[in-house]
Amino acid sequence: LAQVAPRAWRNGPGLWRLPEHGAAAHKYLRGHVTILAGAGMTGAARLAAEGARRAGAGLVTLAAPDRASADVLRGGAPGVIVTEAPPSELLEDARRTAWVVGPGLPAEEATLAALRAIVAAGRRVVADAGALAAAGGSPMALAGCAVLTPHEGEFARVFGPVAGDRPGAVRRAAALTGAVVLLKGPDTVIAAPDGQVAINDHAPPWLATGGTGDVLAGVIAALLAAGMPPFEAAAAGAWLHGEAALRCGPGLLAEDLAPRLPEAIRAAGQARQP
Ligand code: NPW
Ligand code: AMP
Ligand code: MG
Repeated sequence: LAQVAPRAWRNGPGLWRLPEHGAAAHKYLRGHVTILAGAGMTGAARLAAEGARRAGAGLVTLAAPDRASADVLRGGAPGVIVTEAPPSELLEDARRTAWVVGPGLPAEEATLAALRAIVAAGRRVVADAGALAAAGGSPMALAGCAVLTPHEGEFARVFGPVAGDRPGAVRRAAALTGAVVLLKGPDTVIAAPDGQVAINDHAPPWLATGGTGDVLAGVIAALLAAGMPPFEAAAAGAWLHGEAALRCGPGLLAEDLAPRLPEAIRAAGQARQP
């Protein structure tokens, strides 16, 4: 790592502490994640929801952007709340502290308007997929988000191509937007606006299959909802996601990941038995 960037940490459980919930926990204390996702691509929304639930969110709401998507989502997991209420209404509930915006959403002004409203309300947002695409070449449209989770194509569209020095490019993107930026890939780079960088190579190549990024966005949001700071939440999310994937083995499907997260959390070696 010394040769890729100075002060780049190798990601692992020594870098962060997962949230702990004692005997007095209740679902609102564990955190409520609201996911604005899946206009037509309802699979992306469901994958993000399962990532958030298995990473410990007390409640997960899927905010469907249209009636047809809501109808499909209501046929999914019974533990997920599905609503057609717009973000402006959902933001009236102050306990909706962490949001995911983007998986399966179109790159259009409505996506960006929703993102702006959620950020303006002071909530912690993981911006992924359609939210990044909606920003186009205007990185400041993403200012105020807690964590951005681009793959290399999404990163290039917002910040310009990554030319060789991935940690350097991600660090600059974080400093510019004030958000933690997580650039996905075999060596996922996580950078904070203050210059901290972690590199996650704890991830197998069989993660390169449709929908795994949607799960990651949900995992990070759950950790934010439980009160983890954004850099730690992004780093821990990447590690848990990779650990769950390693436990799946080759042939992994995106929907296999969330069920392995409880084992991955135990493997981090931080969970106390009640
Ligand atoms: P190339 O090949 O380099 O020229 P998009 P997306 C480029 C949803 N999903 N990894 C590459 O260009 C997501 O949530 C829904 C990937 C390519 O043309 C999104 O909302 C699912 N691409 C939406 O689909 C499950 C890379 O970028 C372009 C790259 C589209 O997501 C699947 C792709 O970017 C999926 O998650 C890299 N490392 N590097 C569902 N079940 O509903 C460069 N590229 O067009 O934003 O598409 O990532 O497929
Ligand atoms: P997305 O492109 O949004 O679906 O996200 C893909 C997920 O798979 C991210 O978590 C990537 O870091 C991960 N991933 C993609 N390719 C690889 C690879 N070759 N090795 C390890 N992880 C990968
Ligand atoms: Mg994606």
